[in-house]
Amino acid sequence: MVLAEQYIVGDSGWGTDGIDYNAWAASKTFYTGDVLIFHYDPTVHNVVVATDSDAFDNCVTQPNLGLYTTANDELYLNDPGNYYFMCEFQCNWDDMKMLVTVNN
Ligand SMILES: [Cu+2]
Repeated sequence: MVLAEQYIVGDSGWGTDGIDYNAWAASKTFYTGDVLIFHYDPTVHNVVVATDSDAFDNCVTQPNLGLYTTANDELYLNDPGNYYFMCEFQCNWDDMKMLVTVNN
């Protein structure tokens, strides 16, 4: 039994200049039950969960599996598999997106 971990996305937040979020996520090993906490400036960022890898690659935000805008969003990784997080505002031009793979 592994205790669930909580992660502040990017360590310093979601939307910090110069952070490669895919690299940040790839540096961790996530398990079901872990929690991602997204902190950001809600006037210029949000969190959208893409439906699949195609939507992720193409920054398609509608439809989606979730849209979060509180700037203090706690997202539970309840199922194993891939999660595709994007910022609706900057997915296209700033590549603000993050693939998270969750292990059982
Ligand atoms: Cu953003």
